[in-house]
Amino acid sequence: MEIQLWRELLDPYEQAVSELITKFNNLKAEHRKRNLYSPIESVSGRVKSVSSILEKMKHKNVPFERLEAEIEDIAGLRIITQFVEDIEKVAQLLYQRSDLEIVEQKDYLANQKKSGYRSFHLIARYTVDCIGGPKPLFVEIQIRTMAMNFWATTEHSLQYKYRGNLPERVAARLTNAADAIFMLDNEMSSVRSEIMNAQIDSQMELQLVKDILNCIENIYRLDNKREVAKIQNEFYRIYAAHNLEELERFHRQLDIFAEGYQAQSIDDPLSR
Ligand code: 0O2
Repeated sequence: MEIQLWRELLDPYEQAVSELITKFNNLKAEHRKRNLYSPIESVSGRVKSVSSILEKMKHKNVPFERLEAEIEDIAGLRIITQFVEDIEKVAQLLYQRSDLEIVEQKDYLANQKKSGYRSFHLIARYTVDCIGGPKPLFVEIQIRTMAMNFWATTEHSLQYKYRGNLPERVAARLTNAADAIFMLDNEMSSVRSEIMNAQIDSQMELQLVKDILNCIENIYRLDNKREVAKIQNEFYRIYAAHNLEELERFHRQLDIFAEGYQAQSIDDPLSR
């Protein structure tokens, strides 16, 4: 096939990957904005290279006419989670979406591959709007933990280096590493709720500090510099104690104070 035709064929897949990366990152951001724990840690994606597509077509005996129907991972998304438990949560979020029609799932967690590979795959139909109109296409979404991803990326590089014929000693090392990754994920799961709470607290603290500083800035604009210096010192004192409840209480009081102060300055324009 000519280069130009490959470009035309792959462009909608590029678009799908770029749109879905944005959408999945928005899902993560939405959790954060609502002070909720996000099961999504990071998102990435790629369109399969032409050489890799050709290799797969040859390996699976797929003719050009059947390429888009039978090679389902031309567009690939990867969602990384912190914990094994988050994988199912992410899958649920994806099953609920109206822009994805999940047509297949491959559970390499319950059915670990012989290589040691663990991951959860969803094959979905996704429609991109192109100049010629809507174009439905397949995307493969791989969901796995950071630890699983570390293993898979390393193994993939080694497979590439040895062209699929891993020396026995390397294969044995990888099997040991896969076992270690399994144990690491289990260990991390046992402290999951503590880590989740710590992360939510730290997000809340960040948001509170941002709101408090905005509030102080607003009061400063209304020109009561002495009052602001006092408020700021009080804020530093409370912040240094790292007590979230105290910080919340301070924020509530400051909010009431700022509202009162603003009302006063609107009533009395000379005070500005
Ligand atoms: P690349 O370079 O990542 O694109 P199937 O018809 O379902 O049996 P298929 O389509 O190969 O065959 O599906 P499968 O086995 O679910 O693999 C899809 C993708 O999962 C692979 O794409 C890899 O990205 C990843 N994967 C599957 N098995 C392994 C493994 O043992 N090690 C690693 N590191 N990744 C794996 P590609 O096209 O093989 O590669």
